[in-house]
Amino acid sequence: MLIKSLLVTKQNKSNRIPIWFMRQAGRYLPEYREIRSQKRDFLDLCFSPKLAATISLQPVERFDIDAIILFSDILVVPHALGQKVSFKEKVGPILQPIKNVKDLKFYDNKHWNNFLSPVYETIDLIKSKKTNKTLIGFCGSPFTVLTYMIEGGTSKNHNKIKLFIKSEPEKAKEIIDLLVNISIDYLSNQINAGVDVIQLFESWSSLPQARLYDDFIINPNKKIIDTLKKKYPKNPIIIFPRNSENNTEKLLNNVNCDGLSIDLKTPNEIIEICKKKKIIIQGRLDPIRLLKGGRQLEKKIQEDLEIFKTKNYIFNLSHGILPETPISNVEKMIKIVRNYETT
Ligand code: 1CP
Repeated sequence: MLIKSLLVTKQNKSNRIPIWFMRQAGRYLPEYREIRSQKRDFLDLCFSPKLAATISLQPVERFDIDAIILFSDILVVPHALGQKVSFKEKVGPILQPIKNVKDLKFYDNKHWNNFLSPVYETIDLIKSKKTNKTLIGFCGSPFTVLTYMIEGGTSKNHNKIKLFIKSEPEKAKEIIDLLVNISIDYLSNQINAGVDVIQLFESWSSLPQARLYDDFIINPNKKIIDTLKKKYPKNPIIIFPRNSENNTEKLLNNVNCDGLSIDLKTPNEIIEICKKKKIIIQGRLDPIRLLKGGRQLEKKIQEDLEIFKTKNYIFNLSHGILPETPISNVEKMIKIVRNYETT
């Protein structure tokens, strides 16, 4: 069955539900904060193979969960294209906004790959530890990366990107095409370096609607997935089209993914569609519930396990874990999932 190759756990018992969680390597862990305090610049950390490998391994060492996700960030890609990216404490990413593909310094793939080579070294180091855990590589899907490139960082209203794709779709598509190419190259190299599974983060797929959803969400993800599937048919691909709501069905009809990461707004019909198409569902505990803990957390995890036990299912969150989350809540969540037998 596909789930065996997707998240898998060579030592995982067949009736156990696999578990990992988004942003599992991060600020809620004291061992991450310790390393982070030594590097003022977050991107420096992403490009330091030894430290990035250590951080990637921290969650599996602490919790013995089923997957390692490469420690990096989706914004290393614009950085590799010559757009200045920095991370400011309590603010988030800051990018020198662009308006045109010509505002980017670097177009040739030799440059990107040299620039991104520390990421491949990180993968190599993680693999050399022979943990037997599934290693997940990733990148941001083109539209989500474009959002940060145009907005210049995190945005509340996303007015700039919404206006850009409506008023200058050709210019937007030129940048998207470049991002599709670099993403294919980048993910191919991650697979060549040793990642088992790929996750595409389409965190802002709620923004383009109607035809723009086809142009900016479906088509670029389809191109990336179709190309990777031809080159690497054995490496499963999970997509996270966050808050796509009713567009999710259209996405699944066009994009040949192996797994779907679901969120709190994913319609229930999608769960049945995934079952028919044998697409693995990954999700979807609200990170706020994990932060709050207590009885509501236990109840919700039990409920979700009951709902999803007959599906191909990977336990995860509906978005990244919040930095203030108590570790005891994470331990409790893992224990409940681990003790749950599907048969
Ligand atoms: O200060 C710090 O220590 C940095 C915090 C941090 C971390 C730990 C950022 C800044 N990125 C990351 C790592 C990261 N980012 C991973 C590593 C692996 C893991 O999951 O453990 C991954 C997969 C990402 C992906 C990522 N980065 C996404 C997609 C998922 C999502 O959250 O929607 C996005 C949008 C980013 C951009 C980003 N990186 C960091 C911040 C603060 C942001 C902005 C988020 C926003 O706009 O709200």
